[in-house]
Amino acid sequence: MATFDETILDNLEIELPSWAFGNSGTRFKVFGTPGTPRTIHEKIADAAKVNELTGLAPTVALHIPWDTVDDYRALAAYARDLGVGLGTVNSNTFQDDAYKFGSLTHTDKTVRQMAIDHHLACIEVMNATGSRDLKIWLADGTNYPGQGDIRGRQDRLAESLAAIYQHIGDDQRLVLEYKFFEPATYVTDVPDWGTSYAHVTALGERAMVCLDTGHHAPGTNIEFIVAQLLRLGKLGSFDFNSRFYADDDLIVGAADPFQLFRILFEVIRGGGLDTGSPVALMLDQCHNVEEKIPGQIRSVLNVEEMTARALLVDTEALTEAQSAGDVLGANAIVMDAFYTDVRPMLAERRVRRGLPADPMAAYAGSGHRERIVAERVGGTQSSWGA
Ligand code: LRH
Ligand code: MN
Ligand code: MN
Repeated sequence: MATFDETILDNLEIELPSWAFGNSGTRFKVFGTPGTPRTIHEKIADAAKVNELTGLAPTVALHIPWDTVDDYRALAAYARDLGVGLGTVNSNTFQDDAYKFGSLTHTDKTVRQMAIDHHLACIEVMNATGSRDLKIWLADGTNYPGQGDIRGRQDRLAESLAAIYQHIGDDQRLVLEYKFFEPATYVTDVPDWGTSYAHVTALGERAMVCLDTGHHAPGTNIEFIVAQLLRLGKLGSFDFNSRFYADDDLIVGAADPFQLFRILFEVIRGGGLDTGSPVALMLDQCHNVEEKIPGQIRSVLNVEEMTARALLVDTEALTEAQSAGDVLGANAIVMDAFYTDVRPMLAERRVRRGLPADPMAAYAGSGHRERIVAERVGGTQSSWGA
């Protein structure tokens, strides 16, 4: 029977986004789900449930101001009591009227300073929670040729990022996420990995690129970007999700499991799952019509499963086939690993580690869903963006 390197699997940790537990939807309708958290505390409790059943998700990411509380130290202690930590702090400069024409790139210095100050407030949150990463994704961009000075916007962005980076602590990092379009439709100010790479390289060692798998044009070879950024030592983190059309934020591995396998193969190849690796894995998803806790369980299991399959690639035989110019032989080695059903091996491994063999079934049979539906009455269900 095929086996995989357990030390690499032991290193697998996938951060959950607090916002995945709130209601979300399209611009047409946000459907509510009974039992949806009303507070960040309930979101953290749901994330802790995912970790309890999978052993794969020890931290929860916050989005500020969506997850604003008075006392972040107390919030971190609350999370710790539930067996999880608070992870990446995501800034948000995409919902204030002031940012209509940009945030860190705005022509008006006052608006730029307001956006910089928001990031400094996020760093304060990180100092209180002990979080390592400040994740910046900007909605900045323009819709029409001539609307903005492309070059000037880049210059202002560089200046604003430098002002933020100055406040990043020795044990902290700034990760800059790119996205090729949306909400802007003509120019996006950080549209691709090259732009993110250029900015983080100018900033310094503690600035890295964040790769959101849903933020590329259809057909983009994402594993190439992964290999290149790892080679350059600048792949800081992943926002995992999957897509059919645009930034769909669907369950990772749902739309294209083979792509996820290929990405994870390059992550492993580049040392991204070695002990002490700088690569942080996170989900960035929404669950519009499916249940949220099982949706997150399914997601982390998909990542685990494709990691295990990627670990099955016989890399020695692959190198040999590649050097010999054995095109079909090399391809077959990769495909053999991809087509191997690792689910029985992973179930056995879970039992060995005191986890349920089938976390999806364990959740469905636990009565937890019924409990939260009964308990979480009154108040306002959290929804994407609040
Ligand atoms: C932007 C994005 C970014 C945001 C999140 C809610 O599309 O991927 O990471 O913080 O969605
Ligand atoms: Mn993202
Ligand atoms: Mn996105």
